Amino acid sequence: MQGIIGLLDLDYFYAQCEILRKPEIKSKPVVIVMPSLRENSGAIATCNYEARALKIRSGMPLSLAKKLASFETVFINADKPYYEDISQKVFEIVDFFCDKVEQVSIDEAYFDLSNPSGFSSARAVCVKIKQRIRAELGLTCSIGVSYNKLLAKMIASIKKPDGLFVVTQEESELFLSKQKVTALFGVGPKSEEIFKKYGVQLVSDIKKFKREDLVSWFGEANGSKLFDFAFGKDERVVDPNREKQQLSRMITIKQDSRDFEFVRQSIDFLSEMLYNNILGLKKHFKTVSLIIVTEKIETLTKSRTLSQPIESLMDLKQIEYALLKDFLNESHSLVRRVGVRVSNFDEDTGFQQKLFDF
Ligand code: DGT
Ligand code: CA
Repeated sequence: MQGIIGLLDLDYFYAQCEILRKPEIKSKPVVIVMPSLRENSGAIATCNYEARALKIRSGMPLSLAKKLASFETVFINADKPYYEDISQKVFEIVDFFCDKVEQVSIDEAYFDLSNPSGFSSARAVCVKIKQRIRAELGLTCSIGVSYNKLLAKMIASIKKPDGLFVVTQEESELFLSKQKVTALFGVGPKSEEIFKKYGVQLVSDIKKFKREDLVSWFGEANGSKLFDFAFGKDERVVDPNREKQQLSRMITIKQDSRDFEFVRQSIDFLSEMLYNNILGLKKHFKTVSLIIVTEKIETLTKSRTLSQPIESLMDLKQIEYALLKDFLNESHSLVRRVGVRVSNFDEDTGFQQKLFDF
């Protein structure tokens, strides 16, 4: 089955984080500075789009940025721990929707969208991810979706800020042919110079040459990789590197219901699926949550945290049943979608292993 990959990139990230805590600067040019020990020196880490309109750019010396700045431009020293904290919260949201998330920088991650299959499901998941990042954290991001990393990354950067763009395999040839070679992963100023020498400006120009030509220009590995990229080929997979903070499974039940026995069947199914997953990861969890989406598309979450890790599938199910009973007692709504979530993980300490080895 063909894979689907997303690349999420937060917009003008450090500047957006600063605007979050100082909303009064929102419409002004905002420039984030990496200070240096020397007085009045330093470099620009990033800036918002208002500052980019003044031609201020990442990597630029502070002295030059000050010359380009307007009187209302706001300069702020970078606060990395604060940005890292926000970054962690962003990718926890992505973790919630996807099992495989590969964070590649403080504000970028690839994630696997192959399940449930199909580009329209992938788009729907990305809409939800964007909505939650905006609602819970107040941030915008741009997401590119395609069948490999190369295309996902290129696509994410063409509709910035706040973009969501999907390119299927069928659409990819036309999309790629119009792109400049500099949009390809790994093409920096040096490679651009070499391409220029041979009259290659667009990705489609590469196709006029043979693989051996690119190998002779860029060496075996890079030449061959760039040649494949021109045809939209990229075998790199999403390599998960994030410690999961939680795991969950959700489904839409066959019909909206308030019947305990009927909803319980879905909870059993989800709990079993999730528990097998947890066993494979050798994790232990203390918090169990039941997520209900009602017929009015409201989401309600009920949780219970124990002092010791949950010891069996039966215990997980029993807690979920109790949470479902609480929901039915407290609400008159119908259940449309139901989800089971576990979180608050403990690492496997060996002696606990036997509790799971049944
Ligand atoms: P974007 O994605 O074009 O809307 O803007 P940013 O600011 O998110 O840019 P990006 O994704 O290349 O980088 C993410 C963060 O990494 C950015 O907010 C600040 C930091 N960063 C980027 N480039 C530089 C740099 O040249 N120097 C330093 N110190 N930090 C940088
Ligand atoms: Ca970014």
